[in-house]
Amino acid sequence: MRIIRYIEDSHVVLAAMTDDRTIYPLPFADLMDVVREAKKNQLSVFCYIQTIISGKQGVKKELAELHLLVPIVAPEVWASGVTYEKSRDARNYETSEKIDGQETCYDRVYHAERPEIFLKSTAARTVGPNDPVYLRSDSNWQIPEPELGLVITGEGEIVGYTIGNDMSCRDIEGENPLYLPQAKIWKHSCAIGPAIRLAETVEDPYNLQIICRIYRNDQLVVEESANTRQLKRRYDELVSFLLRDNKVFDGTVLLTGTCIVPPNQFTLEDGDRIEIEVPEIGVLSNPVKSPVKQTIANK
Ligand code: DO4
Ligand code: MG
Repeated sequence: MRIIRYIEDSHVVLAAMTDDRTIYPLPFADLMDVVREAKKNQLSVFCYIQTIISGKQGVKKELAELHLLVPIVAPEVWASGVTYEKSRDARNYETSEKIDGQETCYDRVYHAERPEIFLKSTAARTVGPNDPVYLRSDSNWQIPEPELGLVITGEGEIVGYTIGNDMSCRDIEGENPLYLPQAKIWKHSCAIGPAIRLAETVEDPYNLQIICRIYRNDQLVVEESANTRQLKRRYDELVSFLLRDNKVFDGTVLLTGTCIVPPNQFTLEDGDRIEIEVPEIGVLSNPVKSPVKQTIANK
């Protein structure tokens, strides 16, 4: 079962989509309200939603016809880094910090007990399906990072999985790892969606395929895939480090690191379209746009 949000007649609708793709509007504004209500009723989220939708008629629309929004307004999106060999190797390729024969900070963090976790985005910077992700104007080497996202409660319970795009500037981070926040955070630098797959309905979250496709002038220019079985960490381990002495809000999304890196010579351009697919969740599709020139009037 998946959870989506969409706009209909200027109203935001929260809905459940069953495996046969029938869509049932739910009488709640947010998935976290459903989670709290399910707990009060001592039911799992899936069972609680079943009690709400049983005997109801679904919406007579296909997913593609809906104006989808972020599936959750995550107050914060956090991200894990260098959790896959692929990411470690890409960071080592781009960094100016390498000294022959010595481990880089990326080699060390890949093996360290403490994972790399950083604040990636806030609700106002995060976009949903089909919204544009923006490029930075001061970078010449930009890529999407397709990642599995954990949707968690303030207590760290993983209630669902979504798809995230951790847009990244390889040249800025490569110049100096202390530039990480600038390589990772700017307006529209994070996308999540198109749905949240309830955790209890995922058979094995360590066996999810992630596929990334990038189109330029409608031509496929990048297609890569990987599997979450290549992850070096456990999801609970990442969540427990995020929670340490921290205030975590209900509905936070924790991205679990990228397992896909486009070829080293590739950089995103204005007009590209990024598709990230996890078959159990859906396809997160976003056009890429150059930064909108801010004028005094629209600041
Ligand atoms: O060390 C930089 C961040 C790496 C990252 O975002 C990832 O591995 O996904
Ligand atoms: Mg990343």
